Amino acid sequence: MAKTVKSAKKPAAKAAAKPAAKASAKTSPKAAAKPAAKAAAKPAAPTAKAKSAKKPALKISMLKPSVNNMTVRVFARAAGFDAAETDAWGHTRSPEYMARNPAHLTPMIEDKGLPRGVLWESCAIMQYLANKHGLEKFYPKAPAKRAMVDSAMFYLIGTLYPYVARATYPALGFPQYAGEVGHSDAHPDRKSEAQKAAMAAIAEPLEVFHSFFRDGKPFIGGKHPSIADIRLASTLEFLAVIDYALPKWAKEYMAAMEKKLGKAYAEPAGDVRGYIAYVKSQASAQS
Ligand SMILES: N[C@@H](CCC(=O)N[C@@H](CS)C(=O)NCC(=O)O)C(=O)O
Repeated sequence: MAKTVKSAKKPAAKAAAKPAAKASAKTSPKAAAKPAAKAAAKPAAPTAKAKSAKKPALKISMLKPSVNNMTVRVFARAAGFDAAETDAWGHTRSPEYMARNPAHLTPMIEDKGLPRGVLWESCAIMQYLANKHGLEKFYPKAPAKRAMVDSAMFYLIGTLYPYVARATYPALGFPQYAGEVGHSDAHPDRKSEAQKAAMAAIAEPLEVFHSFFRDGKPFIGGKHPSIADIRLASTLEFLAVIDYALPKWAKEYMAAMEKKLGKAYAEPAGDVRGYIAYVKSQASAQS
């Protein structure tokens, strides 16, 4: 997405981050799955080590106001990881961060098993962790079912998200992609037109998620949310900043996601919603 969230208005940290969450906040996700069962499948006796492997450790660098980050944060909690989150606000372009992650993006996980030790891109992170820990509930193994989840996620990242970003980033105070009207010194009217065009374009891909990918099922994943559902519901959270009129199905779908995943969803969503409430309050104070 847009490159430097870091240059978004600083108060984000206030609204979305709890003051102390800078260093490393341990989350205590409720285990909704048993991710480790397979990961821990070393021929060891049930020692303390094997026990702790039931909640595999996970290091995440993240930004609280971001739905890309919300995606991985929800997944980590729902899948029962023992996740240590580091708030990367203001640090993504530091030499230390860039040395590990030249794309300067969050979310980023650290894992010794990875060739370069780190991984970014929310969907790739969820795919990797689901593969590694055998989390079929979130990411089915059967090729045809898995392909649908992959297709939904690629469609989201390639088609829906760019519209969502163009429609919401100006209101969120996030920088836009270089080369876009929103990023240029075009007249505010042109920027506003571009934003409206992006907003109007959201309806079509959104409906595709409903009619094609869900296809009458509660979730893209069927009865249980898949990683594609986590990616979709998180993305839709941003639309509140522009008071986008979500169709009834989408409101119900988001509520169903939150009900099904409980705190695992609500906690990271609270950070995004807190940030949105903050920018909205700033905007109304200025008008
Ligand atoms: N497609 C990526 C987008 C990641 C992304 O755009 N991350 C932004 C936050 S929304 C970021 O970390 N920006 C910080 C920077 O570029 O310095 C994903 O899904 O993970």
